[in-house]
Amino acid sequence: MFAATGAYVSFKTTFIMYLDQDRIKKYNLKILDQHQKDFDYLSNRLQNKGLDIPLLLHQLQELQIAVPSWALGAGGTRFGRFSMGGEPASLQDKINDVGLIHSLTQSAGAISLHIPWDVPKNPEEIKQLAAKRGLIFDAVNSNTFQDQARQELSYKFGSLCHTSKEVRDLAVQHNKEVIDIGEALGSKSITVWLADGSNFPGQQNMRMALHRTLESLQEIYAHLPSDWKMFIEYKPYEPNFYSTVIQDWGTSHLLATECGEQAFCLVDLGHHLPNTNIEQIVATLMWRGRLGGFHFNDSKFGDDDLTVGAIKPYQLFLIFNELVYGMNNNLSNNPAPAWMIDASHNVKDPLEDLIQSLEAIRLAYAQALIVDQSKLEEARNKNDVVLAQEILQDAFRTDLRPLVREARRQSGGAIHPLEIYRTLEIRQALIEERGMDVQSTGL
Ligand SMILES: [Mn+2]
Repeated sequence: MFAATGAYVSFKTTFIMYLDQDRIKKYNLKILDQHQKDFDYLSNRLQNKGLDIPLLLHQLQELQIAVPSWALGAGGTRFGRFSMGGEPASLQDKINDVGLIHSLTQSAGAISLHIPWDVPKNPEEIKQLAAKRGLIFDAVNSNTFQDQARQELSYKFGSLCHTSKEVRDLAVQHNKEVIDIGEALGSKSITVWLADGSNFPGQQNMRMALHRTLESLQEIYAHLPSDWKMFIEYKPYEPNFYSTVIQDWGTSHLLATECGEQAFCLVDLGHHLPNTNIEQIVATLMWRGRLGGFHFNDSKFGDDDLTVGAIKPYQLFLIFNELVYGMNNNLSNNPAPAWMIDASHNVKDPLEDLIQSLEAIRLAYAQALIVDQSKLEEARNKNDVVLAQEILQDAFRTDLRPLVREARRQSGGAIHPLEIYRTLEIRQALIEERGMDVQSTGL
């Protein structure tokens, strides 16, 4: 449609037009009637249950999810990677892509950088561009799971846990540099995920590996500015297949507690063994005030990195139910968690995938917000198992999409972001601007 009008010379000069709120508004107008009917019907139902609609809309608008800088290129696996063209070649391009998603969804107001894949050459310039797109810098991520070009010492047998002090020092130094880069951009936290572990029984002294990891983390922690947080991510297996040094939430909690008050656990939905009760982990960590961050994705078998809500939307809702309960009953001063999408769309256009994930997250949050918490507590106290289940499923089965759309519309976003994205043929425009062959940095 855009190309047919001949309205653009190059995508660069018209880029802002895509982001222009008037353009989104104009598109919204075409479908406003139907949306209004859907929203009115839902509002009535929710009001009859005693829910405060303006408050719900406000709470939804407040939920902003960071997009990681590695999520904007073509996804794939170690077996292959299939590009769709128009990938961002630079950090500037990546910020523009997140800005585009944010303008459509009004829910991706932050970007999370991966160092060294996305080291800003001129932090001030990058900061200004992000501000122009309405974005802040969320947690910065370090990388000691692969060797960098011309790196003399290797992480082949671990980084923060390595038997050699020289290797550990290198990894600690890298994390300190990541903090410094983040500080120049206005980030307030660092996420440490380690691939450290062993592939075969006997390979590693597991007790000493954990001990060395703690010492290394404490050194990194000592470098944190006073208003920063350190998030410690855990994962049970992969890339190591016999043991992972930080294998579960308990180990992460132990390390965070030993480091100090600025250290927290980070829950990545994909980093659990099948059927793990993740909502229970959330409940426990919030009880202790140690839930710092959250990585969203979905999975069928393992760390599949599928689109949020694609496989287990009920689990996502149950997790949000614990998060909402935890935030409403915050006796341990758990900080507001940092939210990030950590998925790899694989065969999808990454921008479309991110739009879907953002929608699934806000929807699960909305469902959790309408749970009648006092009735649920009453049912629990009476051991009315059936009623407790009914209360949860009533919220989960209420179609809250019109509420999520209205929250977005009122913030200046699109009622149907995916539809606009496709109608405006944004991917095609990106291909015309950036070409078919460009490859984004990342794995
Ligand atoms: Mn993660």
